[in-house]
Amino acid sequence: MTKIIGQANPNMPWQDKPEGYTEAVWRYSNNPIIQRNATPISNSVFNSAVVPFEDGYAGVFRCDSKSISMDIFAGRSKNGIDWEIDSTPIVFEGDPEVTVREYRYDPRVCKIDDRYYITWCNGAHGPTIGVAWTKDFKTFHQLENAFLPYNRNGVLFPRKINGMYMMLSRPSDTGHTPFGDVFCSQSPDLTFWGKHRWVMETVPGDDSAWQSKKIGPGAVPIETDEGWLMIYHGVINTCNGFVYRMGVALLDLDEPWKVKARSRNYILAPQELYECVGDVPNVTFPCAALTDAETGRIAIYYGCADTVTGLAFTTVDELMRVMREFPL
Ligand code: BMA
Repeated sequence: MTKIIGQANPNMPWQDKPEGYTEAVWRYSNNPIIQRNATPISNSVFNSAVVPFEDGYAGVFRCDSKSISMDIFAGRSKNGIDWEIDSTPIVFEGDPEVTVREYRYDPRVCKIDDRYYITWCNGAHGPTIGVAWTKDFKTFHQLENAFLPYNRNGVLFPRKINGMYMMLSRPSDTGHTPFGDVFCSQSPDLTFWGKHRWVMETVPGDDSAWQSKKIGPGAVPIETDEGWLMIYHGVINTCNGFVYRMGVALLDLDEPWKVKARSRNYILAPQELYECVGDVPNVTFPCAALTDAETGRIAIYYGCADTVTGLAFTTVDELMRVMREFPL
């Protein structure tokens, strides 16, 4: 048994694996949990992140508006399934040169000590990683962008490692990222980032073709006694465009740019109608996971077809099994 290192969360959303189902990850029976019109202004609500907060949950949600402007919105929930999302976007306090908004999308939320850090893809003369923190999901303090453009999918580790904050990301180019590997960067203060180490690459050929085009970190890494579990997205380019699937890797606890295991098989792929059909078809895009250290349960929040938000379940042992049975 692999152990999750972290808080117990006995009330987190959960459904047992359906009888006879053999895959490592299974969907919530009432998916999608957030519909595209969840707020009066939204065209779509997807690629969003949640955390335990007070006696329930809080989150930061990507809502594209009916003019298709991309921004991030705070939300709250008692049970992690029924969400109330603000109808106005988060307003950031901070240096006005940094808080200028071009576009904001694909938020992640990571609790470190007593602060909830938000990272997102932030337009700043090209996409880069915005960083902010809150304690109450009402007032948000924006810090410097972590990197120069072009970068997407900034995901913090939930504690310092050897005295340094660490962030996974995918550096890219000016376009819609036709390539991309995952890197790990370090910071003493969440302002200055360096010691950029390469973590893992796309897989050429047909060894694991679903992740042949680009990969990007998804949920905040889950600490276990065997390493950091990293749930990520992988992309293949097809004659009909990109298809986004979900994968899993295990990173070294002290040097998380070292990959200890990685699955050749995807763990979730667009197969249900709401994953295959929407504003951008064939996308499953993980941005958050809730965990229960007592039972090893994991609940994954993921965007579906760039339109709605889904929930799926697994356990730490299921993910370890996939990496063992289908190693890359
Ligand atoms: C990526 C990001 C995601 C999106 C995906 C599929 O590059 O823009 O927000 O879900 O493309 O469109």
